[in-house]
Amino acid sequence: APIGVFDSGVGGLTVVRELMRNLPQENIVYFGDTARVPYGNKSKETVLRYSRQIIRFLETKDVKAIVVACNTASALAMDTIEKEINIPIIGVVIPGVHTALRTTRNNRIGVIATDSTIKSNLYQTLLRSNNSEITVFGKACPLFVPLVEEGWTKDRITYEIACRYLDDVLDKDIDTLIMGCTHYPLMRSLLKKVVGDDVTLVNPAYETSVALKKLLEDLNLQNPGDFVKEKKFQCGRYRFFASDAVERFNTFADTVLP
Ligand code: DGN
Repeated sequence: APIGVFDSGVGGLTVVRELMRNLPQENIVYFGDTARVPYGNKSKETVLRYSRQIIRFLETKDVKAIVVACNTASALAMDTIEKEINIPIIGVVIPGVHTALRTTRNNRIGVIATDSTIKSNLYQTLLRSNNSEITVFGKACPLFVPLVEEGWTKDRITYEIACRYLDDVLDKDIDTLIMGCTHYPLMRSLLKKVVGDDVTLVNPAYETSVALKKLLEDLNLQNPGDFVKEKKFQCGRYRFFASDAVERFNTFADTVLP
């Protein structure tokens, strides 16, 4: 059975990329809600309704587990959804939180994400509930998503926007920064230039693939497959669905997936 992965659009492909790398024998069914993107400025009720609809769709594909690749959906809808379904479900927020907690030395952590994710306070709350010594600085960076979709991940203008967004977060002497939105790992090298060598960037997409691997092992749900090492990206079978603008989706997928 495949793993179901969903996102508000194309951004969740950064999670698929990590799943392909780290769980190459697994099959994936991906749903990108390109008709209704962005989720990043929508209410909890709306994101919850959309997420429920997508999960119903993924269930028709007989998925054995679901990955909520979208940070906004993970932050706004996961707590409700996980009580409603019988298959294992994992979001991107908790794996990112655990890694940030392991990474920080000075207990000062920054989180960048969509407006709705920052306003949900979930990253901030989870980080602090694990360790009350932690101080968290959240910053919504809504312009990053369209810049990444435009392909401007290395441009001067993106660098300047990033400096402007991150200025006050960096002033707080953080040593760890969570890239709390699906698109941000695609501008990692630019972000690294802005934050400098003293700040570690945490990629929840990668951490989610590690957490999913462990979850599947614990539940004995891994696909043994016929995993051939030298063909590692060709073993799993991948199916992609988008609710609109499939060509645009495919073009973006070509730039993200191996
Ligand atoms: N996928 C969304 C997220 O990770 O929060 C970003 C895109 C969006 O819906 N704004």
